Amino acid sequence: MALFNLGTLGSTPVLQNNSTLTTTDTTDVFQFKITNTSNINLSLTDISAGDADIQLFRDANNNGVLDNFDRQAGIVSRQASNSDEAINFKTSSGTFFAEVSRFAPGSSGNVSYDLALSATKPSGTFPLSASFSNLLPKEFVVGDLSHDVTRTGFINNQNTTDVYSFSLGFFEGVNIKLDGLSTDADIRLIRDFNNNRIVDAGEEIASSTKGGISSELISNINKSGDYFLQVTEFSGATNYKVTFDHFPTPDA
Ligand SMILES: [Ca+2]
Ligand SMILES: [Ca+2]
Ligand SMILES: [Ca+2]
Ligand SMILES: [Ca+2]
Repeated sequence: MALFNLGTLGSTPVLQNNSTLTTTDTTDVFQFKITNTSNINLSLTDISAGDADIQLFRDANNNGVLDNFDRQAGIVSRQASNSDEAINFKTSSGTFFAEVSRFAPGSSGNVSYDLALSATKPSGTFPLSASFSNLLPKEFVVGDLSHDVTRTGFINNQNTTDVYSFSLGFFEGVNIKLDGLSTDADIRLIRDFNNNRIVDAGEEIASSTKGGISSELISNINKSGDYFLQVTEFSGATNYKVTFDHFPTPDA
């Protein structure tokens, strides 16, 4: 195991790109602190052939070491093969360990990956609400839209954000609707122009952030290219339904 201490994590993403796990060093642990209630965001991307997974643990016994006591409670992202991994956890201040591990049955030889970590500030005042993540793992791959697509999901304090990736071709457009809510949730649409899997200034194309359980709508998106849609809880756990309403543009 290799251990890296990242110090205090803030909203600016910390990047650990081109990290490598080997057959003899199968685990990397990244230790960090957050000083206020925050959303901890972890994004594991560009995983090479093979399979890597990520887990997040709090230093529950405050001894500065990731031990079996801490491992009794954790948050896991364990997608198959080299799919991206994502964790978004709203939590109080403390010391945490993000553990990236090589999944041996799905891997042979080295497995490299890019890891981004951030701790975004909650929006609003008391009660503190979740905030959009500034990281862009391809958590749910919708792909090239060619017809309407509906997906359902669930967000809560252990999973504050779901990220969908999709693309539009020429002469295609989409309206995106979020409904089926039992508490407040919001959406925003992003184009990662510099392809760094981080939401930089100017990359948020549109958002819909109504209060209460009102449905959200982003309409008439009609430029070809790759997009990310984030669905984020605002005030608690809720199921949701997101609809990508695909249409041909008048030019077609
Ligand atoms: Ca500990
Ligand atoms: Ca995996
Ligand atoms: Ca970017
Ligand atoms: Ca809302």
